[in-house]
Amino acid sequence: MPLLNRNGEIDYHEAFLGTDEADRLFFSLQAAMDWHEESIRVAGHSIRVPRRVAWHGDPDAVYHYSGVRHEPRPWTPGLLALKSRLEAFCGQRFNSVLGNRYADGQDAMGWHADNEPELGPEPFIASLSLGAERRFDIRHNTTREVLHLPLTHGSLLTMGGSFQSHWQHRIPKAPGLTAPRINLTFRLIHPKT
Ligand SMILES: O=C(O)CCC(=O)C(=O)O
Ligand SMILES: [Mn+2]
Repeated sequence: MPLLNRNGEIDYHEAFLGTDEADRLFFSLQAAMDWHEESIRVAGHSIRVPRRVAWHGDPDAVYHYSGVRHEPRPWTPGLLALKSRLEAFCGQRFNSVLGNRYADGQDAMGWHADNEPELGPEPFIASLSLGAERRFDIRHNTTREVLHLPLTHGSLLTMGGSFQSHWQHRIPKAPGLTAPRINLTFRLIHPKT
């Protein structure tokens, strides 16, 4: 049973990874992924996003968002193993993963939908959370209804169907939180021809 099945689907698996495995993955991915700062252009100004990002995937999985072209770094063995496991679990194919590293509760991600043209009309996205628990908010585009979901260490959230057309999501700031979190969203990019 999906957690939400209204104008798109989301599903949540709280203990997708056990604590020990999630701990190990957090530290290995923190070391192995290409974490870097990123700036986006908003109204002609360059603004640094409040988190670090890393983009890994197949060589042709080039991704544009917020006016920035993202060339993927190669898969690491750990990411490739996770990708295969998620593909088998979800019955979906992925060719890339976007990592976000939130150093503490001051790092965040604003309201958005994962609706870039490269993702196609009904993208299926598998989102794995490691480290500090953070709140995930979703907001319906027309009713403005807002729902909250805690994303725990080792949990898997999936978003599919028309979810990205009807809902936005965000990770709000978490005042007082000092621990870091890593989120991985596995995606299938349809390269521009
Ligand atoms: O950190 C999260 O859980 C959300 C990440 C996200 O929405 C994204 O990468 O597009
Ligand atoms: Mn997103």
